[in-house]
Amino acid sequence: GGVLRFVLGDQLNRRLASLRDIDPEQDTVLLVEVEAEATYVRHHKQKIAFLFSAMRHFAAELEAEGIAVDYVRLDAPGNTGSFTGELARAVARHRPERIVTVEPGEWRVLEMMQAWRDDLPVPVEIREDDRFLCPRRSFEAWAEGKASLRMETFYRAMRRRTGLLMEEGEPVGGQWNFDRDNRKPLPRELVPPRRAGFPPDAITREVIALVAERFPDHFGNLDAFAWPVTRAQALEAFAAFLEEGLPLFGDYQDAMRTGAPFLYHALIAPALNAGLLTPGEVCEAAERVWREGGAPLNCVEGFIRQILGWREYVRGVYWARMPDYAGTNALDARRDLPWFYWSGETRLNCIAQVVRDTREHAYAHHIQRLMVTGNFALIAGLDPAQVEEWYLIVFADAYEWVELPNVHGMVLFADGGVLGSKPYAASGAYIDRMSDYCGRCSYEVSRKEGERACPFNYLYWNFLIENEARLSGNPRLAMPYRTLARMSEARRSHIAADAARFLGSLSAEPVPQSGVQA
Ligand code: FAD
Ligand code: DLZ
Ligand code: SF4
Repeated sequence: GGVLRFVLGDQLNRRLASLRDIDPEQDTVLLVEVEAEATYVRHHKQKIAFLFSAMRHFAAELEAEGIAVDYVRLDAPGNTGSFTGELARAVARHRPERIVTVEPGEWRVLEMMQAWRDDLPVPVEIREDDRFLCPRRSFEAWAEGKASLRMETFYRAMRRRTGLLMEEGEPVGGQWNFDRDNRKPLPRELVPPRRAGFPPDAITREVIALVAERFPDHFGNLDAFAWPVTRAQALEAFAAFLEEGLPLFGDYQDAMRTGAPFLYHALIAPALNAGLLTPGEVCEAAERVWREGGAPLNCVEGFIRQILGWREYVRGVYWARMPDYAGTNALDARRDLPWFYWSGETRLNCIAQVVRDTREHAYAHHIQRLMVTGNFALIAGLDPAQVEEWYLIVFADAYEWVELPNVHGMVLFADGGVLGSKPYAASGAYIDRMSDYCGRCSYEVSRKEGERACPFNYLYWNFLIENEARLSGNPRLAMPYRTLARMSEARRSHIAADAARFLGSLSAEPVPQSGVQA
């Protein structure tokens, strides 16, 4: 009897649509740790540990409330290793009158859910995930008939719809967007706040040991684990951000510093994506801080735009365009992912630093993802599927609904311009301006040609040359293409030769003498 309420690992919220009407007398909540979810890509060890720990803590909270929870641990006897297998076993155990669940964050899992409706002996109700601020249906109505979509238009509509940072129908401060005041390099003497970290408790330590034992070959370290694993911790970390990070969030949003990936960022994406926080509450809290004078508008608007704008937008694009979205390769990029994305062993110091941060923390901030590992993948012509898999593996906040549009669309332009209007290609000068990486690099960022030149410099032009037929008509690339048109044949052939030499030296396999484990 009763209803079996199946909650996925990234749905850990008491107000989830499938838990709201729970009858504690009759119903059971099912949570399962399964091998297939931990290995459909070989996630970073911290990502698995974070999620298992958050799941176990969430289960304990429900039980403390008097709700019956059936929690299947990874090492439970008879664990079949998959959602479908565990759901079938749970149906046999509980003989529920029906199953209630919430739509998942990945197409792959939605297909499984649809099969459950046909294959299980009880009715399966799949509810809408109303944690998001823009329902899928509204996004689809907005996107209908548009060949290309623009975040900025969507964002303004969302500001109007939610009333966030609005006064009498107008954006507060008289502008929608204050990015002109943002994106400064970080002054050398500025000391960013310390991360609000949480040392592992007994539950997390147990999970860490399990992950170390079961997934030893997965990328990443567990030593620096400090993620919030409960809603209370996530709220505490977010409160610290509102006080210490938000007042300078916009200013230094794009800055990068060696050994300091956190800077003025919120570090809330793992908690948000897993359900410990909701996008609505974090946007409202940030607005409140501005209204109370705790942070300037350029920072608060910039922060809210990332969540109300970008986060909702990429999710909308994902569901409106899948499954075809993942299969396109508009720039025909085919090169294998170099091994140094795993090992960090490369003379490209910027890449080495971002891979190191990522290995230690399952985190790199937005500009590291976009302008270092992303930009390189774009201008080196790396195969979108391999790059996407890397991004889905290495970050604690990665789920396909958010990773894929960011990588396939924003970074690689593999969608041909559905998500964004131009590829974010850049040369070494951008990385030099926004970071301290170049000063410690064995390449010279000011050099354009030859063995000692920063590879980003010639790869940037090589990318524009190789994609001339596809991209030169793009109005947003008119300026670089005008510069290219004025280039001498000699210069063009140097670029091609430098690029061919460098790209020819990349290896998709571990370098034999390195001995470094991914
Ligand atoms: P902050 O910099 O403090 O920003 C606050 C919040 O804004 C984030 O927590 C996030 O929820 C939201 N946000 C900001 N930018 C984006 C964006 N472009 N798309 C969606 N949400 C955004 N974010 C993920 O959550 N999962 C991913 O798998 C992911 N993959 C990315 C891949 C690439 C190539 C790029 C360029 C970006 C990706 N992002 C992803 C977006 C963004 O980089 C991360 O959300 C952010 O770095 C998380 O750290 P934070 O919480 O400290 O964010
Ligand atoms: C990412 C992940 C991992 C590593 N493990 C589990 C798990 O054991 N059980 C679970 O319910 N969810 C897990 N997840 C999250 C799912 O992969 C996620 O719910 C789907 O990708 C849909 O968003
Ligand atoms: Fe990266 Fe080039 Fe700077 Fe080296 S010089 S850190 S390769 S941008």
